[in-house]
Amino acid sequence: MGLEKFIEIAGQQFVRENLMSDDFLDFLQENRRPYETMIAYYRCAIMEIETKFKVLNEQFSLQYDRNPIESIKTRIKSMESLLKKARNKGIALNMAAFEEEIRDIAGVRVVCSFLDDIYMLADCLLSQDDITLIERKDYIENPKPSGYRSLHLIVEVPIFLQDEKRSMKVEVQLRTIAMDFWASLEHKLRYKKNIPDSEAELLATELTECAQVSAALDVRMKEIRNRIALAEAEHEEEKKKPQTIGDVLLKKTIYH
Ligand code: 0O2
Repeated sequence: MGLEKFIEIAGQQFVRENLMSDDFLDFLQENRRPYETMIAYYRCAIMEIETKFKVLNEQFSLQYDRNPIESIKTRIKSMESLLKKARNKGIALNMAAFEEEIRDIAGVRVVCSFLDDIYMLADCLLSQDDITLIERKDYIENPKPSGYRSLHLIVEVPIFLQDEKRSMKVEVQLRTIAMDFWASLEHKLRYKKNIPDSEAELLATELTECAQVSAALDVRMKEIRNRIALAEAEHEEEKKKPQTIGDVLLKKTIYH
């Protein structure tokens, strides 16, 4: 028998004995409905959190004439990555254990215009009385070795069902446009196969350097915004000052 045929037969046998074993089929059967219910609850929790950020964005738009949020993306962890995480962390294969131990089944990613907006929005969210902070990881202050930056909050939010109230965990990732740009590209490249080890190492270094460039860009953009805000405030102050006859005559001379 050729090697290819042998691998094919061994593969089929593995699937029959493991993925199609009675135990595994029973697990799927028993957990299909609870899984769908759990995912529906997480979708509700995502709606709650997303609405909170949309309300904040609306309020800032009315009050300060600007939107701190560029975009909001949401996702539910796929069954595949859920099972992978459960396997890697040795979590029991049942929905209660998933809910208890996997805290990023529901994810909300908020992309902000400026660095300061991240912390301002995080504070606004956490000060709401139905939100409980479970964990805060500041990968902006302490970037990951890869160069990854974002502020992560694991929060609990209640959802109100027909006859019960449930607390659901949601992972909120707050980042700037520059952080999001870097993370999206890095995520895509990470899953590229067939890159020789030496090249992969060089690419990782290159990506870390790009993360540093993007961090510097965020700081410069923040400074530019502060200078614009200062110039605007000074202009407003100037407008409020009582004018003398001399000022009026001077303006007339300049502008006419
Ligand atoms: P996906 O597809 O985004 O869901 P924990 O979840 O607390 O048990 P973990 O996994 O270390 O522990 O959590 P962490 O590091 O706080 O956050 C994980 C998530 O952050 C990832 O989700 C990514 O979304 C993002 N992330 C973390 N590090 C990196 C990185 O180096 N590059 C990029 N592009 N994203 C990163 P998932 O589950 O990996 O994937």
